[in-house]
Amino acid sequence: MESIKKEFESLINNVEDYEQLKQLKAKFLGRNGSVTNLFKKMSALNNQEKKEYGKKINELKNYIEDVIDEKYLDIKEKIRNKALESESVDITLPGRRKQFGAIHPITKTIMEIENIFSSLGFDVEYGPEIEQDMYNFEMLNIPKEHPARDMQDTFYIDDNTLLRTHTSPTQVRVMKHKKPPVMFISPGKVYRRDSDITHSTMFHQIEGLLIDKNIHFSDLKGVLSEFLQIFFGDVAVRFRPSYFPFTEPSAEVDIECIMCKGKGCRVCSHTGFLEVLGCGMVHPNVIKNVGYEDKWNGFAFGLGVERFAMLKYGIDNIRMFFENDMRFLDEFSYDAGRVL
Ligand code: FA5
Repeated sequence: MESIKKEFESLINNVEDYEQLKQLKAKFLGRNGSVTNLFKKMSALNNQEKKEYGKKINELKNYIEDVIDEKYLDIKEKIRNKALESESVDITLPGRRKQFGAIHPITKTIMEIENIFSSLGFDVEYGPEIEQDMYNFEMLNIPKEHPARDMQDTFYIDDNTLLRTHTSPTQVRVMKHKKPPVMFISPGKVYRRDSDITHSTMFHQIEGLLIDKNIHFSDLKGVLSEFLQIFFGDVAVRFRPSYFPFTEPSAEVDIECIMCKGKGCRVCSHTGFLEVLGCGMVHPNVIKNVGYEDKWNGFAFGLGVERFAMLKYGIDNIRMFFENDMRFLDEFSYDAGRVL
């Protein structure tokens, strides 16, 4: 019995899993196990011997059973700890953010500009993208064969129908249907035969028109300077004489270069200024064409939304807006809701 006990104790120390434990149990307590075989030898003993011998074998059997039970619990605990270790959650890892859709930077820029002009009292009007030659050119003082048409070549559906080249026809459409005074902006898509890193065949403009009595160039300067300061922050604004057939006098507006703060760099061709929009006092011919009396006058302006967005967000290629590269669009997702 002593040697069986010693053998058991040395073997149990090496047991590591349920299968080995099962085999060990069979070896000692199974039908042919060494302890079971001891019981079989008892038939050769007398009653007194049976009693003493039987007691000792039972003690050995109980001892082996207890140790096996302990070992069983020990293995169970080890398996559980291992699982906890491998399935544990690292609470120091950053959480997984939900993917939210983002407002497209062009839409966002339009919304921002609309907000500024709404706060100044302007309405928002819309015009069609498929436009008649009459509204896109004729009534804006750009007759057939006028050289200004060269700069605005576009897609023609027929001789009199085209994809509008600017949002200015909305000026005519609104004035033809509304009595003065009028005061609105009009965002939308426009089309030109034009393509390089700052020009696209489809782009967005925002038109602005204010018609009332006794409007001066200083009103135009005041409104546009205020708007540019709100949109771009505290920047210097410069008005430069220019030409548009539908305004007189006309001007182009520059802002201090956002990239170099006016010092001169590659972006502003070392001038320190960047052109951002066209504007002027509405030409008397346009006032006459829409049927307004000549006591009414006012100013108009037109800006390229892509240009505003490129300057505001530091984007140097206009195509980025239309390629729908998720890595680019995701840049705008963080504060997407803020504009709303
Ligand atoms: C006009 O389109 C005039 N209708 C603006 C205007 C309105 C003047 C009312 C006076 C009174 P212009 O062709 O310069 O003007 O275009 C205005 C702006 O549109 C430009 O400053 C530029 O930012 C943008 N733009 C012009 N062509 C493209 C193009 N192909 N791709 C992207 N933006 C363009």
